[in-house]
Amino acid sequence: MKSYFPKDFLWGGAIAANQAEGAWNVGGKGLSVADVAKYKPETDVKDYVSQWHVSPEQIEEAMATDDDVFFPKRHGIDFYHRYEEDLALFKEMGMKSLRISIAWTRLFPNGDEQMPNEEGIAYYHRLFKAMRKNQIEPIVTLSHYEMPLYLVNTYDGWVSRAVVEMFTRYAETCFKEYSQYVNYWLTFNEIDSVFRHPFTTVGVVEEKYPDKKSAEEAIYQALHHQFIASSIATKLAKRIDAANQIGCMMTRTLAYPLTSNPEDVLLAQQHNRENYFYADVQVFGEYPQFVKNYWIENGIHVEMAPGDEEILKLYTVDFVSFSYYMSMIKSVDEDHMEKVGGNLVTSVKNPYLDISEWGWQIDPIGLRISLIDMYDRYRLPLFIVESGIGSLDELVDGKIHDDYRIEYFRNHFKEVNEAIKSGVEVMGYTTWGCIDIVSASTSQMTKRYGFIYVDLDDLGKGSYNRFKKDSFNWYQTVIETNGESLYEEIQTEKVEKTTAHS
Ligand code: BGP
Repeated sequence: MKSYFPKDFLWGGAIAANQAEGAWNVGGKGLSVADVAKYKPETDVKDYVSQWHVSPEQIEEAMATDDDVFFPKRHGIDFYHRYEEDLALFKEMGMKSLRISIAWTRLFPNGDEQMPNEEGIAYYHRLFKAMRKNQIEPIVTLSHYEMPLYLVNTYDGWVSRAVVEMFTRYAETCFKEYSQYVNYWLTFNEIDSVFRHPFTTVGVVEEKYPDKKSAEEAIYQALHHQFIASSIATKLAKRIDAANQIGCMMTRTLAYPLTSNPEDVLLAQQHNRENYFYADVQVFGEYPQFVKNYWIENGIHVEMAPGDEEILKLYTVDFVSFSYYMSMIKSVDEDHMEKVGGNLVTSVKNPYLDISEWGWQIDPIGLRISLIDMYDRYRLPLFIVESGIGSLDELVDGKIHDDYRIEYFRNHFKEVNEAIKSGVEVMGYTTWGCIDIVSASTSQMTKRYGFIYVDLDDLGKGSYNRFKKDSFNWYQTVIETNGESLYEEIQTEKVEKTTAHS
C-alpha cells in the first residue's frame, strides 16, 4: 500500500481560543459563554449532558467571581502569551496548518458594539503574522462556543434576529483585518450541536422556557439565524477577498444499526440523515423537506425574514469540514442495552470497538465510511478539522509514552488514505488538541489530546511547561513523508494501555 495523500495535504492540528488562550479578562476581552463553563469534579466525566449544562445559577455564580480554578477555560494553557513558543513546536513538528478560533469577545466584548476593540484586533494580527512566519496555514473558526455572554443575558442569544447583524459585523471585521494571512474560514463549530448544548452554541438557557417544546422551537429559530449569518458571512468573505474559502463545520456522528432488523437500519438511517441536515442547508442552500415536515407535525414555527431563502441559496459553502471521534449504534431495543458515553449522547456499546477512558468508541474504519458517504452526498472537498483521543497521559521523567495515541492516529490516517485512493477529495487533517488544552465538555486538563504535554492539572496547578510526547516525533515523520511512513513502520505490537488511575 502506498500514500495517496496529495502533495499539498494540510497536515496539522486544531485548538480553540476558549480552550487554549486563557487571558479571559485581558486586552479588553468581554465575558464569553466559555468563561462560565465550570469544572465539576463531582460529576461523572462520561455524563456528557450534565457536564455541558449551564444553569442560570451557574451564570450568576460565574459572573460574580474572578475565580479561574473552577472555571479553567479562563486560564486555558495561556496560549495568549505563549503562542510563539507553541508555534515553534508546531513548526518543529512540521505542521502545515493550525486550526484556531478567533474569540468573538476579544473583538466585540459585549457583541453589540459598532466598533471593534483595537487591542483584540492587534492580538490576532500578531498571532497570524507569527503563524505565517512559521509557514503554518491558518484555518480559522469564527465561532467556537465563544459567543458573548452579554448577548445571552440581554438578547436571549441567537433567538434574537439582531444577533445576525452583530455576528456579520464581527465576521466582516475579521475578513477585512485578516484575509491577508487567512484563506480558510469556518463559520460555526459543530453547528449540529445546538440541541446537545444550546447554551454554548446559540445562547439558549433552557430554564427560561416554560416547556421542552418552546425551548426546541427557540433553538430552531436560533439555528435559522446562524444559517443566515453563515450565508451572509460567506458573501462578505468573498467580496472582501475572492481567495477566501468558506467551510461549514459539523460533528460527524456516524451511526450503525445494531442488527439487520430493518427497524434498526431505519433508525440508523434517520440518525445519519438528521446529522447531515445542518451541512445540507449550508451546501445545498435550502432546508430538507423532512425538517419542514417535522416542524409542521410538531407545531414548531421558525420565523423567516423576506429574502432569507434567497440568501441561503445564493451563498453556500466551498467545502465541508467536520469533527470525527467515534461512531455509535442505534437499535429499537436500545433502552435495556449497555451504553457508553461519547462526544454527544450515549450509544449502545459496539462489541467490535475499543473505547477511550471517557467511553468514546474508537472506530477508524468509521472515518473512511464517513468520508466516502459525505463525498458521495456533497461532492465537495472534505476537511477533517477535529479527530483524536482524549487520554490520561502520564508524565514520567519528562517523557510521555502515548503509544495508544500513535496507534489511534496510525489507524485513522490509513483509513483516510484508503478513502483518498477510492476517489474522495480530502483537503487536510487537523488533529484535535495538537497540544493539551482544556476539555470542551468536562473543563478538565487531564483529558489530554496533544502531541505536546502541558504541565497543568484540573485545578490549574502546574508549571505550564510544555513536553513533547512520543507521538510528537511519530507525527513529525508522518508529515515529513506525507504519509509514506505509515506503510514503512514495523508494526509494534498493540500496547495495552495501563494507567495508574485505572
Ligand atoms: C468537540 C469540540 C472541541 C473539542 C472536542 C473534544 O465537540 O468541537 O472543542 O473539545 O469536542 O471534546 P472534549 O474536549 O469534551 O473532550
